[in-house]
Amino acid sequence: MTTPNPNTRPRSQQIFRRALDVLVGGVNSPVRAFRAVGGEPIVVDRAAAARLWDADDNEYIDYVCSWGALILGHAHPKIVEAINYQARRGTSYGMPTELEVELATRIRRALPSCEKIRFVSSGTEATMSAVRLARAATGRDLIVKFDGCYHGHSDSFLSEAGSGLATLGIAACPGVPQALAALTLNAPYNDAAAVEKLFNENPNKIAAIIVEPIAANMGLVPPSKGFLQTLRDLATRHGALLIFDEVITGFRVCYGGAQSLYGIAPDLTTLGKIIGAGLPVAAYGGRRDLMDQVAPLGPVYQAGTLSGNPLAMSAGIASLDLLAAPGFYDSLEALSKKLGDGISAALRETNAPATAARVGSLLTLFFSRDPITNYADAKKADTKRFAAFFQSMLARGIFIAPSQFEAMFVSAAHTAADIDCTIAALRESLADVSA
Ligand code: KE4
Repeated sequence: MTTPNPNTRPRSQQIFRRALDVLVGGVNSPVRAFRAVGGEPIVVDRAAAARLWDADDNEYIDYVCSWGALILGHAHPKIVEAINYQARRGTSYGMPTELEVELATRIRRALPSCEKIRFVSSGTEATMSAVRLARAATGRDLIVKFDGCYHGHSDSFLSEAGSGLATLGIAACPGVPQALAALTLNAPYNDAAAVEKLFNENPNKIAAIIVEPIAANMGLVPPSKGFLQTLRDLATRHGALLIFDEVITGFRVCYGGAQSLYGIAPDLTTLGKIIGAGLPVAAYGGRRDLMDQVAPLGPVYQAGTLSGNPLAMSAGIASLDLLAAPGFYDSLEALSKKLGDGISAALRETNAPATAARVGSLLTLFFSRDPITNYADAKKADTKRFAAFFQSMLARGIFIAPSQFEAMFVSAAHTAADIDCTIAALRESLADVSA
């Protein structure tokens, strides 16, 4: 593996200069711009399994994995084969196909709470549509979300949101009418009492609670014991809907997602990333009596030119069939545990000012000595030290998310040797940033 050197990325720099001239910030999604970690982003040339190569042929072990979509790693042969096969039969028809039925049936088998499903093309579309449906079904306008959670960039979700907004320090997004922003109530993650207070202060006005059942957009913050069940009980008691945003956790933490892991049945679920295996697929689904209110059966309108795209459906089917193989999640857990244990040992032995969080193959290294249970805690992390750590790891050929407020993703393509290499680089980088 050629060890990358930050100064030997002339082609990335040349391409990025051109990108800056024509694309906003040189990127098509803000978190890619390396704004929180400094320097210019790597420009990717190709990828395979757990590896990325940049335009200068520097090689990296990839823990971003297209922000969680690639649980099987890059260019998995079976997924490439499925896409190639379908591409020769056409890339988009704008009409129903059996592929959509096949993928939706697999999803419902894995997540029985999704009695009916609608495919869309991004997680944002999925959450936006789920909230519109919740407002229509309840006749109420208010929604409750959690500080530091990220549900995509539709107007209702952009206050105190995580991911790119946390990375760039944008607490409230211009362009969202105050009247609309006021319909979103925020509560601290893991604070069910705050949610109960919102219900008591807004009787019969809250349409839904939307929550990342395992928060991964403020860095990884697991739900505290009983938190999700209390949200379920509160929503039921107050006639509101519970929406699990499983765009990251769906098929990530187990085949049935976080709702299976924690045994909680939401009223609506949003999915994305893994169900498209890196192609643009997302979905929302839930109780039949709710979903049947969506057009053309009901009046809640939602549509999409490329929804259910046959290429993306083919990739998703191939992906879920590979994930359904016996033992898939056991071996992913073994790899992830090896990485998590290695990080914890390194932190202990170096007394680095950092803590690590892990749920399955989702991990975050926070540069904070204190436990992180919500966004206020996460924002106390030393983002400057994280930035130095990020650059040090990158220079050692390890690509993690360029933000303290994201997660690392382990894929089935990572090997034990990759994990050993990562831990070695991590120890050196911790030494770099602790000096
Ligand atoms: P997209 O619209 O980006 O497909 O999905 C939005 C979304 C919804 N819900 C959750 C829980 C999500 O994590 C996301 C998107 N995730 C971020 C990374 N944490 C996408 C990366 C980016 O913005 O470029």
